[in-house]
Amino acid sequence: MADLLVTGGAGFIGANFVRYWRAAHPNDRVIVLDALTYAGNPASLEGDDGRPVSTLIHGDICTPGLAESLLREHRIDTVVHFAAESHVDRSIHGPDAFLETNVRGTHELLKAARAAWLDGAWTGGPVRFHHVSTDEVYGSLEPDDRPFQETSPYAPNSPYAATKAASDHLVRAYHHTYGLPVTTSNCSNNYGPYQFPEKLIPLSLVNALGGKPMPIYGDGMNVRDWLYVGDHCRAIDRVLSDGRVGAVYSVGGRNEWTNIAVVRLLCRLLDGAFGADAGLAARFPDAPPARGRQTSTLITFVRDRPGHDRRYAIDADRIGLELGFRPSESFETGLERTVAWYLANERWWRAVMDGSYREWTERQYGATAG
Ligand code: NAD
Ligand code: TDX
Repeated sequence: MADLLVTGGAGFIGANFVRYWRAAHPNDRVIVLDALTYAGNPASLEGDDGRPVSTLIHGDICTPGLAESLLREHRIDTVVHFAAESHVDRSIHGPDAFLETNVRGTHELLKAARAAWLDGAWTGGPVRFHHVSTDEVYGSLEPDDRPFQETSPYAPNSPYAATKAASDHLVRAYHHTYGLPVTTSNCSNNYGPYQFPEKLIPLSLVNALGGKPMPIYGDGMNVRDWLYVGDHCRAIDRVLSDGRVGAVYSVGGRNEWTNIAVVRLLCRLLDGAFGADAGLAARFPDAPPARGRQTSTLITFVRDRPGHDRRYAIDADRIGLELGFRPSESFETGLERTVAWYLANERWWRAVMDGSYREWTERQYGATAG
């Protein structure tokens, strides 16, 4: 039995991870620490009965002493660190919050883990600090380059990627210098339920349902390696169970797609969903298929993202060979599930889009950041 502290557990991947963990390891205790920024949503942690699937502590990882007191009070033996500012476009417009949470916040957590676990007073079993990172720390690939591996040189290009790179280095240093038992996973682009509609796939989906443009940056030929979020959660579980302490694992889907191809596939899935369910036209009257048109008519090429990385791809051999991890969803099945989830959970994304979840969060949890 483990006692987990999941930072950023009210965000996209964190909430999926908490839901996954509760189902896979029902006897473990899970506590979420989340600052409830614009990207954190307690509704993502609601079970089918409307009750929270885990304890949620509203707090900032940057607050000195907070994480240490939680680790001690709840006898936490496993930290799974998701909390971050995660959107590349936001990092271009306002990098400061990224420095604060991704670098200083990660360092506060590392100090907390070191103090709680390594000062001689810890009487529990084995401990682990797992750091959730990204393939973006390795920069951008040319079309014929080999995919990124754990040994690829760091070359972050956006302020977001630079702060994640810094956090990776701090995690490594705390292992090397103080012997903190850490693992790190660097994962490719995730998609699935509960993703904030500022990222490519959910933004395209909710815009299409509202009959709004689906913006494609530049020529649409940038390539990402997409992984269903549930598969990422299983990969982290494998690393926590059997990963080598101090090791880094690359996680990806061996699933490279250009952005324009992703959005065209989404359009076809939406057209198909409207064809199969006549009720959707009444619920989403502004969506093109409700008006006898194809969703792809909404695709709109817009100005490119500054410094836009051309291609990411991950060589996931290490986690496959050492830990037996393989993605279970293909892109087609994962995207179908994702489209079905957004169609079935309109209340969740409408509240995110119109900001009403913020008012509710503030009533429940007090003033929030971000
Ligand atoms: P997200 O933006 O959806 O969620 C981030 C969560 O962290 C939110 O709940 C937010 O409230 C919380 N948070 C932010 N600042 C905080 C602070 N100072 N203290 C406490 N909580 C804070 O992000 P995501 O997409 O779920 O990503 C989670 C992690 O996975 C990040 O570390 C990200 O770098 C990494 N990652 C994401 C992807 C992806 O495709 N989304 C891919 C690889 C790695
Ligand atoms: O409207 C859009 N149009 C568009 O063409 C948006 C939002 C994005 N894009 C492009 C930019 C990227 O090439 O689509 C691609 C995916 O963009 P995002 O969803 O913003 O993801 P990305 O920038 O690739 O970063 C994501 O994957 C790695 C996550 O946001 C990071 O947190 C993660 O580390």
